[in-house]
Amino acid sequence: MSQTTDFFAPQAFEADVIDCQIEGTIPAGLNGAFIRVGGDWAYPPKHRDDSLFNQDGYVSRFRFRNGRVDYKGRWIETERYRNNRAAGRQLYGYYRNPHDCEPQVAHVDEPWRNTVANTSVEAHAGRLFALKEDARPVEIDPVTLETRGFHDFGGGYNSQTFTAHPKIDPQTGELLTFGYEATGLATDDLFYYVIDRKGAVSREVRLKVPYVSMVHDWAITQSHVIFPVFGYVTSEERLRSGQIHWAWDSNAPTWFGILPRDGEAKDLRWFKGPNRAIVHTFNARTEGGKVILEAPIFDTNPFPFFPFADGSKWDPVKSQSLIRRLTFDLASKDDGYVEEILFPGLPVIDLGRVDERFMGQDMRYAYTSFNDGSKALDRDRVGTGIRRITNSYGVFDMKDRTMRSFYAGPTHALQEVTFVPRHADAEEGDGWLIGTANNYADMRTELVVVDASHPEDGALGRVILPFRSNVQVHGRWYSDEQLNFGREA
Ligand code: V55
Ligand code: FE
Repeated sequence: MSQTTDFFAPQAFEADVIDCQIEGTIPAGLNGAFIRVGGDWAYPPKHRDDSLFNQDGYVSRFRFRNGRVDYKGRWIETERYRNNRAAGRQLYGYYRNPHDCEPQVAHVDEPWRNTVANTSVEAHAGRLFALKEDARPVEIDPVTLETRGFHDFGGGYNSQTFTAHPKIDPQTGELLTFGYEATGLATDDLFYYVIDRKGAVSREVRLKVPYVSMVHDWAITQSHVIFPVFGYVTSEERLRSGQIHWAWDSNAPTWFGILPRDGEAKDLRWFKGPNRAIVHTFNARTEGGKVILEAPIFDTNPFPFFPFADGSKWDPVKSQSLIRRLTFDLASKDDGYVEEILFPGLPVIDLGRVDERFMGQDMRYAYTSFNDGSKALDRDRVGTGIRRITNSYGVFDMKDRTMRSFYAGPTHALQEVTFVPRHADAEEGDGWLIGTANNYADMRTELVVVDASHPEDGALGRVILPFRSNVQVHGRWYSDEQLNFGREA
């Protein structure tokens, strides 16, 4: 993908669309909001080979009411966004490297000030946040999408950083979270937190990682939390020399730190395995004396814009992810674990989701996008610039190891999928799959709604935007009650 052409080209406008065009039918029971966060370049990056993860944050919302849908998109007005706007140009350099920024905005000792807040969204205790792993949450007004600024949970949250993938325990309503590089650039501190239902910090555990790495996502069970440490490396020296934050070390082992949820730092146990990338997880559970983690996992560097430390060339085939199950035996004396590929020969996009009412628990279905090569691709209308299109959602039955799919059509690529339960007590998997799609024939964005139990029937309805909106990283669904939309005019 290029940063200047196709669906990733800067869009750089804010938008309000009232009563979007709809094809088919949006189910009347689908009431709430799909909120997505991603990036766009307000000003072009300083370096052509910079990471897309360095784009300015952008938040958008599809608001569903009785079969009708409104869209709103806004920049996330971080300190960095405002500084660039005031200057009228890009002041900031390579991804997560303040040393490469213009001196007036370098902030080497306060690196969180340079966040773009462009990765994901979470709501807790009545507040909505845009998240990026290099800073604390940036609060967003759920109605107007205006940026309110950093949130610190009333004090007691001491990490400088906060993951883009906090987990809400569906049984306790607590928000479990962590920050890595918690005390500054390239520091090996990882702080784990529990934030109670009211939004106050109830627990902090200060941990050390085996080496400083991208701890992007993690997993929780009803009794443990699991931190993956893998492949990406950095150092103060690397950053001082002005390079992009991460390099991939093909010799670095993968480590999984497993901590009992009520444990202290001394109770953290590390398991070690071969070089892999675990960027996102599906889910995990504790079963007897074992912790079981399910995730799409790569055998090597997933991202072309983070260079190999040894100068190797990035390989799109080797950098595909496969759905795997890892089993950690807490009774074992050694530090190994068992790795199993659940769907061999079926590479998937690693932006996967589950029915989040089952977070931390045993569950059957995982959802993610993939390219079904047996389905039609209309090259004439898509154009030749795109190598491969992600044309399907997979409904992966993790028990039977079977898969059913939704095909978006010959000119469409799917972004991340999100599962929405039909109602609060529906059975696992009873609900809808929703997500945005790139329509490459018309170069505009659509949102598809699919019955999760009948994916092969095609979309029940599509919301058609009259333009190409920026590409999301992560999105979430919120019911009206969760975001207190009742107060809205
Ligand atoms: C990821 C995304 C990021 C980031 C670090 O998908 C990791 C993984 C959009 O930003 O900063
Ligand atoms: Fe992520």
